[in-house]
Amino acid sequence: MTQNPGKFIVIEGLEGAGKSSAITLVHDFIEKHTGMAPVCTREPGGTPLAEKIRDLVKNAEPGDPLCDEAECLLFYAARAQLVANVIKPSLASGRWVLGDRHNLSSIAYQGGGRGLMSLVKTISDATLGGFKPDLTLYLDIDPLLGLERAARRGALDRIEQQEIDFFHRARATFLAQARDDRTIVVIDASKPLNEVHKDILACLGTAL
Ligand code: T5A
Repeated sequence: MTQNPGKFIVIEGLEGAGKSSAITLVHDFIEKHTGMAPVCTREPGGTPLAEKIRDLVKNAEPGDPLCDEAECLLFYAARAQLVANVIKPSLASGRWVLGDRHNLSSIAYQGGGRGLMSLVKTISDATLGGFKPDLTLYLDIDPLLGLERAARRGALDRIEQQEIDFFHRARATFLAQARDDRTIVVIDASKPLNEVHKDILACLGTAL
């Protein structure tokens, strides 16, 4: 847990899990709970430089495929910028921060999905130290269902086009992390939207 007056709440999940509408819901809950809207971040992104990195990792460069190690380093470069320039200063000033993804995504996608857990642990320790969210809501969904929802929304990006086993490995890692860490709460995101939102509000009501 952070020692700051503000709290850092993160929404995680595979593509199509429903993070966008969950973020609106949690945003409104925090605003009501604290009397002030949270600072909203997204990863990768959230600062001018980190948004440029987002573009690099989401879109393939013809003739120069991004290797797994470079992808991992880029996610952490973006995160280091965001934590130093937005998240930590906001928390220190008493603001709450609501994140669309954070370090758990790298653990799941790069550590579990790409098989780079040792590299992820090393860079995570070096760049974040013990810094972590106060609460993470992990929206759990079968990758097939999530990707189907994402595909209905529009063209799939570079990561969304990975083979399905990549997402199964990432999901297994999300769930394994949640088993070991009481600050990560698993929400069944395969339910209808109104039920998912009821579960999220129930969780916030007890956790905050
Ligand atoms: N990444 C990111 C890494 O590999 N490592 C990292 O360290 C980090 C930070 C980010 C990509 O980068 C990867 C992960 C990602 O591949 P992104 O654009 O931010 O890219 O991708 P996502 O966060 O996955 O965004 P998505 O928009 O794909 O997912 P969402 O936000 O969970 O999906 P959402 O809310 O837009 O929902 C998709 C559709 O499903 C419907 C919605 O209405 C929408 O149409 N839906 C439901 N339908 C029925 N029932 C429900 N319960 C529904 N919930 C949502």
